[in-house]
Amino acid sequence: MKPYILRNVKLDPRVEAFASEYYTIIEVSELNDENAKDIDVLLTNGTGKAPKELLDRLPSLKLIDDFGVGFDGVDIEECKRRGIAVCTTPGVLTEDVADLALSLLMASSRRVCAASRFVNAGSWQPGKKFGLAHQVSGKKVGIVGLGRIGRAVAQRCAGFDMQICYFDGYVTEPKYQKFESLVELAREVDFLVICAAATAANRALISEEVMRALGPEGTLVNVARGSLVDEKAMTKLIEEGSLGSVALDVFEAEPHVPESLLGRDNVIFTPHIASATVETRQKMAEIVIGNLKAYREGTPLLTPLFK
Ligand code: 8YV
Repeated sequence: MKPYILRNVKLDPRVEAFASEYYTIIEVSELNDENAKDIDVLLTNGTGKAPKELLDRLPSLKLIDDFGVGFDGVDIEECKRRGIAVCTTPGVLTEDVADLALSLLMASSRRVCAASRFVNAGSWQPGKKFGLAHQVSGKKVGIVGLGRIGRAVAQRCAGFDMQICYFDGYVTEPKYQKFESLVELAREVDFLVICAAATAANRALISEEVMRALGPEGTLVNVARGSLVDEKAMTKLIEEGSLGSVALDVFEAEPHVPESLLGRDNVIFTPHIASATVETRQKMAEIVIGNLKAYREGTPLLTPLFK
């Protein structure tokens, strides 16, 4: 009988195939007093939840192996306290996430989705024109969070001759214009792109005040986490016309999206797909499998978050 390994999300098929060679994979709903006490590995992803209540049920837990870079669902302080290693997949998804941020920014400004709907609906008829969009080149972008992904977004925006501004509590990059106030940054830019990691401290960082400052001509792009935005306020401002447009890959309570935003030409949704390319998912799977392998063999973990 193989030992149990726990998953709290649907697994990538490669990870599942590797893990099931050595373990019987069970999900959280199948945990009981008997199997829980022996479980030493939890397989999760960037949106998987591992709060203290779950960790408390797993006294032998040694490794959380995360198929993603986000770990906002994991109680990291408790992991540190208990010496539970947490491994993520850094580096390999940076370019894809930045690519999607630019796709959303461009699609929003050039009204690509609305234009496609216009043609698909048969509305492109003699004498019937699709309205004008807005230029991207030369505009101002504000990047919230200048980590790996934020920098990759900045690099791409530079390629479009955009002026690059940013807000980051930790990083200073002389190449770009730093703002100490998010509201002032939002007031200054045409596009606000959220690239920051989610924490308890930055919940609803993009507040009503920030979005009002971005204003009726501004665009909000989010490829980070829904929790960073006050979604209720965002919905209200779009309904009122006080915020120009939003292009979102992430939401507060996925897969729920605010209903009143559906079907609007100034709203673009994607279903949390920023890292979802064949190439990147392969690399992410290799890292997750590599960490599980290293743990089993007692060799150093590939990508521990902390030592
Ligand atoms: C994944 C993510 O979509 O890396 C993250 O934190 O949110 C995404 O790359 C997620 O891990 C689901 O597999």
